[in-house]
Amino acid sequence: MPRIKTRVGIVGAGPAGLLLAHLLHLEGIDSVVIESRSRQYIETRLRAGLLEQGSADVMIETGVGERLQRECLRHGGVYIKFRGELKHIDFQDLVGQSVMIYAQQEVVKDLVAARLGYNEPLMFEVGNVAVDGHATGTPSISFTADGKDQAIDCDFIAGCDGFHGICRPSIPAGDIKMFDREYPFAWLGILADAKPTEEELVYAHHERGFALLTMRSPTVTRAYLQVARDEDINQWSDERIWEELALRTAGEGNPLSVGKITQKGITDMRSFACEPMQYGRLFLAGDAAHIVPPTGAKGMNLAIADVRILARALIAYYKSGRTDLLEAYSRTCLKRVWKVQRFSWWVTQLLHRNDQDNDFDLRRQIADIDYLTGSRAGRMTWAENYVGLPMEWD
Ligand code: FAS
Ligand code: PHB
Repeated sequence: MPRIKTRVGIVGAGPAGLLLAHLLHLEGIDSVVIESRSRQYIETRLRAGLLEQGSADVMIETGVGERLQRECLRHGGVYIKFRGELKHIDFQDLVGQSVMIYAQQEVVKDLVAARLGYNEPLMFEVGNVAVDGHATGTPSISFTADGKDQAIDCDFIAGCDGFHGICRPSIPAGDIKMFDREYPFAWLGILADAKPTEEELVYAHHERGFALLTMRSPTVTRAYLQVARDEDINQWSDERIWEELALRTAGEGNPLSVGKITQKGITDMRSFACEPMQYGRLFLAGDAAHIVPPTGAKGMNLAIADVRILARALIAYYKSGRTDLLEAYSRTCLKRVWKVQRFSWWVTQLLHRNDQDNDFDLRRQIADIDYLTGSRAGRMTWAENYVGLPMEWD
């Protein structure tokens, strides 16, 4: 069986795996990235849409952000709509930062182009991936590519293979603890050829359920509706979707802008984290280690934060022989992970209707949002979490 020797074996070519490979490459540290899907699939899969300023800065400062700078929509705030009122949270005024609308698949395209551009190993459509030896100091990754069995011998394995990947499950049950919370609702998401209704995002609380109006460009709307967990997408005609979005976002501001729906799908919601995020020479990053409800627009950004911490630790190991940052990896990441879990849970329970809630809860939620938007301290707490908390380095 052909054996590839490299320093870091990376499982998964999502934002986490691709950015880690790029950051290591810039320091001359070789890696091999293996991905179970096709290039076309990962470059077209609809996922996140919003980058924190810190995430965008990493892309720009490491030379893969030229198109992002040209094409992203820079937003200095968001709108919160409730009881028909439209309230603005001004990030520039509150924290002097912005967020960037730039879809995850565009981030993936930029990182794949860079990787292939400097001709570093990136293998698509691999199968039968298994990791081994991470506890004994001789890590290896076995897989099939083009029908042939292959293996990677490496110093470290980066498990960037998402929530359903094989890396986290390779950690013995007694050496890892899972924290999990499911939600009794999901998001029905659409992509539509429609000008965005407002120039920034609109998070709408309504007694019928949550709605979010976001976008991909000045002519493409992305929107989400809270629906039941087991909702059948076939029950949602385009007309019904627009009608429900109009009901939930009615009130102050522009009338809902509509157009041809080009994609629709349902995404379940969960909060998940595992501790620790490492085992021997295996390091988990991104969705392989944690999942947050998308309400706070944190999933991809948290993956990028993990990778910045892991890259710094691996670079310190190879450049200076330091092991302290690798040993502290989980602790360093989890400080941010749990603050992002808190924020993502908090905005989700603030804005979504829970069918166990009664009229008291509805009034309490409205008062919560009324306080949040009416108080500078309240707006500040949304702003500083939403644009991205400062990185905490060990
Ligand atoms: P990813 O899941 O992106 O990447 C993991 C990669 O590993 C995938 O390409 C997968 O094919 C590959 N892989 C899996 N098993 C493998 C194996 N055995 N061998 C090799 N490769 C393997 N976040 C937001 O911030 N905002 C949103 O609106 C949002 N919407 C989302 C919608 C959906 C449907 C989903 C599923 C997630 C959404 N997220 C959102 C979260 C999402 O953006 C993640 O946080 C982000 O993709 C995390 O990146 P990675 O950790 O790289 O994981
Ligand atoms: C998106 O643009 O897909 C998006 C934006 C903000 C969120 C969730 C999703 O909170």
